[in-house]
Amino acid sequence: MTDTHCSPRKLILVLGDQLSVDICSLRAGNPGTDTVLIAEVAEEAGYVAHHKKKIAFVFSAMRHFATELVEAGWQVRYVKLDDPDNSGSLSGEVARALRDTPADRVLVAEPGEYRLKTALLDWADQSGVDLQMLDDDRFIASHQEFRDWAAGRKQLRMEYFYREMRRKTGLLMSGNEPEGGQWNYDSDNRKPAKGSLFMPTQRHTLPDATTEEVLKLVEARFSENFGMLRPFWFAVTRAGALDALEQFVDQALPQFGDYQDAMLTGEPFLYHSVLAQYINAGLLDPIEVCRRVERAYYDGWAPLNAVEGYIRQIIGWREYMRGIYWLNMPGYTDQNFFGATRPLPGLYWTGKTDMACMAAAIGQTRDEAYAHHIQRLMVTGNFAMLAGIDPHQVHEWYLAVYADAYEWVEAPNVIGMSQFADGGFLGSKPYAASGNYINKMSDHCAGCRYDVKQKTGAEACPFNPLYWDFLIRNEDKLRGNPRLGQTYRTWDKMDDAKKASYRETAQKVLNAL
Ligand code: FAD
Ligand code: DLZ
Ligand code: SF4
Repeated sequence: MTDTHCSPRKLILVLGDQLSVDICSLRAGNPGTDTVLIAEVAEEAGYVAHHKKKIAFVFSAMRHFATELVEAGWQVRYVKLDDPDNSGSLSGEVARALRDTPADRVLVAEPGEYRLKTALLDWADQSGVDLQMLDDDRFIASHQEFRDWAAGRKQLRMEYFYREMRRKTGLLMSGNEPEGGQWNYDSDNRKPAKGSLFMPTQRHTLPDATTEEVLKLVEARFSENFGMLRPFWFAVTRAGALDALEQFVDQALPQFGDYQDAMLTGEPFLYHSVLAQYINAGLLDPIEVCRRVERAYYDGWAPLNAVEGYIRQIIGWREYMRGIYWLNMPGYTDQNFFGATRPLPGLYWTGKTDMACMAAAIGQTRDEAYAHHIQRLMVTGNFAMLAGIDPHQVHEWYLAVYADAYEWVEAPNVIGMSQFADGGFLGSKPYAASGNYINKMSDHCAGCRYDVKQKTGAEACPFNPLYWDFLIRNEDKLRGNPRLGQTYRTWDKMDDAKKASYRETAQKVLNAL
């Protein structure tokens, strides 16, 4: 974008997910002359009703980051949510700061969400403020690089993009070849977990005085929001996040690949890293995380399937999702390929359901603001798609309930990957599955009131009839999909009574929602 070094006095706006000391906006500033503005505002805390733990994490991390900047010599204007003069919006706080400080221009790294980016640019335009938005280079691929990669391709597929990112970063590369001879070791990564396996313990950070003050604020101001606030154990500083990274490498990484898709009752984290909230807020740099994980492979600590699988999630999926988001905004979050209109059922907020897998995923979401990928995709996401729930409402739920949720990464995962609401722009077929998949990958079915083996009737696992009902309801849109040919042939071979019984049971499940 433009040269940022010529003005003597700048106001540098740092957002709640830009808590990186070397972010481009701070690199372009001067601690001697410029002022950093960090502001807790009602608009950001309320554009969806975020989980209490998410708000507490973001606010506490913002406050700790401000202290670190002051210690590093910056002048910081920190606005708390309960400041009586707080205007409630980021543009309002920039305007107020410009009145109180000698700055004559504003710098900000590009916001991760389209909503905020356009709001700030529109406001600057209307108010005549000199606002410069810098490319956020905490990502591996710039918008332009992704656009160039996507241009002219009939179909976008993560795997090919990922190989480009491997080449660009040199991660797990042996010269021009992928380490071990293969790009992707996913076929080794499909083991269901067993209760007897050793489980790593999640690192818990005790709240300090700053976090305690934030927790009280959240209790007072967001008591009606979804989720348990306490115990609050997220790290809220870069040092704490680095400790969490070390703990992950030490305790979980070697098994990450094997059990990536597993689900186990009472084990919300399994061998996952639980680092996304730190990476997305800026406390950890994605490449530094990947380099640390790569080192574990070369040190002989973790096997290639785990390390490659982990690195792929970050330089592959995470970057790919961001590219898809910016390629398709505005409008992506309103896509609704299947025309689904059912409102999001209340059970997504209460967790009250006899479906043991859903109760587990939603219950831990309420308690921890966390569920791992397969729970998000194959349990809550799968159910929402099969039940024909309005994808925009599904999107708003995911954006609210997870500590790592920002629209640039959440929306492609929800609208594209999990709901297929973009009609296959992101993925080649819907992630629709019957109870059989959940039974294979988890121990939930053993303790469920429903019977996963029953296909129809009152005792049948609801995923079973819903699966077929979804495919038939959307036959005009899906039958032509080559990856679903075999599935439709199975349906065609069923006798009429069985078909009718599937659809009747599905209707009863849907009516009961
Ligand atoms: P791990 O399993 O340990 O994975 C390692 C890291 O890889 C993560 O920390 C994350 O940075 C990255 N990663 C893994 N999968 C993805 C992916 N599909 N897209 C982008 N990054 C990925 N991730 C978010 O960061 N924010 C979201 O709001 C979000 N919403 C999701 C919604 C749905 C419906 C689905 C299916 C996935 C979503 N994901 C989201 C992706 C993924 O589920 C989370 O990144 C992951 O569960 C975070 O937990 P973790 O740190 O333990 O991840
Ligand atoms: C998520 C969040 C919340 C809850 N509150 C704030 C806030 O008060 N001030 C702020 O600067 N950022 C906050 N954030 C993060 C922003 O929502 C995030 O920067 C945008 O969504 C762009 O990704
Ligand atoms: Fe979930 Fe069905 Fe298994 Fe119950 S039987 S846990 S609803 S998959």
